[in-house]
Amino acid sequence: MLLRIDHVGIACRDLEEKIAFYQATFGVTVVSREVNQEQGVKEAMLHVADGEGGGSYIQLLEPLGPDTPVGRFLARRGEGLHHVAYGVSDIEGALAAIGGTGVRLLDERPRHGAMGSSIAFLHPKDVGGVLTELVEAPPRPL
Ligand code: V0V
Ligand code: CO
Repeated sequence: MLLRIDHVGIACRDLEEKIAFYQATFGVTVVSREVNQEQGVKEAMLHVADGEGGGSYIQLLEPLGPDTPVGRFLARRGEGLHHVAYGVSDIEGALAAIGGTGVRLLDERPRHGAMGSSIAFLHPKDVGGVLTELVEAPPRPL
């Protein structure tokens, strides 16, 4: 069901500062920057590698305000790893299959994600403390 690790999401307070750090330290390049109002984030995707199912990325996340998922995470836990996102080829089928195992779906239906993707989250309490995202890439690169 899982094709690859699509991205790791990292919560930060200052997106530009963290982008500069990742570029200087790991030589990675920003391939996309977006504001996602629905998710309450300003985010950047930094390219790591290409695979058969699509690329893999580091997603840096700055909250749009304190009353957002990443804003609450920063207040409780500080900066650090926020979620792991797995690539899937059929997100609706994956949600139906995973929901059938009893894992709570935070999104019953896919939402808009970075770079034209469809995304959905699984409850961290049902995945061993890991906020888990499913990502279906767009049919062809935008
Ligand atoms: C909260 N908890 C986490 C967590 N965030 N555990 C692991 N990883 C995280 N990131 C724990 C928290 O410690 C609590 O545990 C419990 O879950 C409830 O937390 P809460 O304080 O009530 O926090 P809320 O109200 O923010 O709810 C948490 C959830 C929420 C996960 C339900 O953040 C959510 O719906 N997230 C999905 C959307 C999202 O994260 N969007 C931003 C990324 P205790 O203390 O009770 O044990 S957007 C993105 O990735 C995009 C656009 C993309 O990839 O394209
Ligand atoms: Co993400």
